[in-house]
Amino acid sequence: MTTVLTYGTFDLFHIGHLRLIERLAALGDRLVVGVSTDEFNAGKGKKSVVSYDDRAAIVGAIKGVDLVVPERSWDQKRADIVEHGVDLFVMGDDWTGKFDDLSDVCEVRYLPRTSGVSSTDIKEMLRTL
Ligand code: C2G
Repeated sequence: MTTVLTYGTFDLFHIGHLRLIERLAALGDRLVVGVSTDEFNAGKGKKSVVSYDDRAAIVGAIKGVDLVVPERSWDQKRADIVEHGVDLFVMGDDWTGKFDDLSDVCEVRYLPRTSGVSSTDIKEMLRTL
């Protein structure tokens, strides 16, 4: 059984998030998604429009997502990989290279982002309405 892991804020859930999750689900038998908590986002200087509870519920409802875990810090990935028996850690390629240090405990891959959409763009568009 292949377990896949990824992390994200998944604010204002959009097609880019969905296309990534669909590809991740196709890479293994079990998909674990870490969703950034509101407190963790505040630490990144990010404020999401949608609360953690709602973002986690949306991600958890997607076909192919087997487990949602809270992402509370940058440093929990290694422990999550061990705890959940992760074989494959995958992020969008805006993160290319950033998590290669985890390649001693699992395979690390970066997939092309879906162009033309981002939570930031959506927020900007909403401001002009
Ligand atoms: N993504 C994508 N295509 C887009 C937008 C996002 O493939 N058009 C991917 C990103 O590359 C990321 C995932 O969707 O892998 C989640 O993106 P965000 O919600 O923006 O999450 P991020 O702020 O990158 O947080 O510890 C890692 C962080 O939690 C990642």
